[in-house]
Amino acid sequence: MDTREKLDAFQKRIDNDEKIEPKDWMPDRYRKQLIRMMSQHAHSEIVGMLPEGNWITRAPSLERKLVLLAKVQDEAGHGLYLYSSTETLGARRQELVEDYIYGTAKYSSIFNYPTLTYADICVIGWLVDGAAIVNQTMLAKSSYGPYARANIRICREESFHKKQGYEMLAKMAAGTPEQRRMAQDAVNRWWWPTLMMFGPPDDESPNSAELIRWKVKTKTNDELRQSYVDQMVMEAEAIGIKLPDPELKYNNNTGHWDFGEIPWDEFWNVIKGNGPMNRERIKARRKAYEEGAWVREAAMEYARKKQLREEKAS
Ligand code: BYC
Repeated sequence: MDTREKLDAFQKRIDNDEKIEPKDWMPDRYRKQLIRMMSQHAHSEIVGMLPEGNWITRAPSLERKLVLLAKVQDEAGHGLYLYSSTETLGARRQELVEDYIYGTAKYSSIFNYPTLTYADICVIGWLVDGAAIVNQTMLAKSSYGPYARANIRICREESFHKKQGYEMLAKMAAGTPEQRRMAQDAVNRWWWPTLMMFGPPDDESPNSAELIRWKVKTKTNDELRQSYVDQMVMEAEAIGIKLPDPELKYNNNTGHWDFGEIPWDEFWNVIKGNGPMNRERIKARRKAYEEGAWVREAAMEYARKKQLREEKAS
């Protein structure tokens, strides 16, 4: 059991904006919440390679292919930083991975939608990475040191991802009528799911209060969603893209953009495993995991032999 004095001292450190490091004492619940959230984040980065990976062989030019390849590789790197930071809490990577590909651990709802045209790739860069930056810039100030540092690095790369998506979409939106139609169609399909990336409304978010008290999150789901909408309205307008929400309206009293009702039934359905691509994503991840078993075994054997050699030599 965590004692009252220890809990109070811990909360004091959080209130003083100190970073918590892996060897520091922390409440069991803080550790558990971090493992849940950080591993979900890691899984999301890895699953997130699939929708874009789908277009690597069909990118319209060599330059576009190189950019997309680099972006997808960056997402793999993000997954690895995040699994490593989660391991600092005593979690085992293999168990975490198996918990989402065979069990019930979650990953971001956004990656359960299909990428139907190349315009979807532009829109993922702009809207999905754009939403990720808003969320992760906040997480870069998280109270847990390894998670905060991983997010600082991730955000630097996400900025490049967002810029390349926005630049491609701007070109498409200024292109032929068919290109403009493709760009608008992709935005119409991805807009509402990107708003769902920030999680359920604050009054339906069971984890927020605790995470905010511990400064794991420093802003609520709704606060982040609102900053995102405010930012995206202007960016869309600048490239002649219309956001598919007739209720979007600037509110002079709040200084923010009001927006329409998010289809929350769709969100809950997707996170329960019934989105358009949930089954396919899990199937692809299982296949990769099972086909990669020999690599993990070879690496473990190499490490074991190296250790034996070092023990003999010393
Ligand atoms: N999708 O109490 P709440 C990327 C779950 S990848 C699925 O508000 P919390 C990229 C939530 O887990 C970056 N599930 O939770 C990669 C909880 O269920 P459990 C993705 C969601 O933790 C490739 C329940 O709903 N970013 O950028 O306070 C290419 C109640 O929610 C979602 C991250 O992973 C969702 N959208 O807040 C391109 C960020 N929302 O666990 C780009 C890290 C909620 O109790 N995570 N749920 O069973 C977070 O910031 C927070 O965990 C969330 C949710 C804001 C997502």
